[in-house]
Amino acid sequence: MELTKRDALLIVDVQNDFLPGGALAVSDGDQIIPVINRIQKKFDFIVASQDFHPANHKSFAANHKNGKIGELIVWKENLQILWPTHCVQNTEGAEFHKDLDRKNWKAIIRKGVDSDVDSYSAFFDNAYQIDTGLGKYLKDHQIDRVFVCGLALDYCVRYSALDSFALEFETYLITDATRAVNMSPTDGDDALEELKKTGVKLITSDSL
Ligand code: VGL
Ligand code: ZN
Repeated sequence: MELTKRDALLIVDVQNDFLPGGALAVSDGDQIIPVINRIQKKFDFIVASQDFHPANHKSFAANHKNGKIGELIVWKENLQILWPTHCVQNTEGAEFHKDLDRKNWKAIIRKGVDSDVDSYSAFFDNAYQIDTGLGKYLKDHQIDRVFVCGLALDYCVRYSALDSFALEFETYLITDATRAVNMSPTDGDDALEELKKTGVKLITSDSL
């Protein structure tokens, strides 16, 4: 595939807490790091998202009385899955993995900053009330194709790719540069199916 200056790589949430040993570890999440570093060499325009929660974030089970990890609740009129405490601002868990090459990144998009609303997508919060500005930023730089990779396939990667497609970027998911949490065993496969059905193109890194 021929890449041009109008192509962007979006690296979603490759942070310590989503990697083996982290608070919300994705199995084999670390295996995508060399793949992402290899792909980065092909792109002029690279942006990364960072899950960046305040310690009192309401997506954390610990911040609810009797809150259980994996439980689905309604909080301020939004559905919210309760997670282990993760990616707390200015902690090691929120940092990008040390081996992830970040020298050519144009921007870091921080999300999940509002304590009452979660934000899986790098473009909008889950209530679609807050726009991170990423869509406009990419359009201002004449980007027309967005290639998505990172963690986790069934949450932040999935919603970022769906929003990218909805914003009319030609959107690609790099399947060997992502991994799923799989709270239910088929979540990752279901996400791939949904993305494909929507119109996101699934590719592997060797085609870049
Ligand atoms: C994520 C759950 C909670 C992700 C972030 O990056 O996929 N998942 N916060
Ligand atoms: Zn989070």
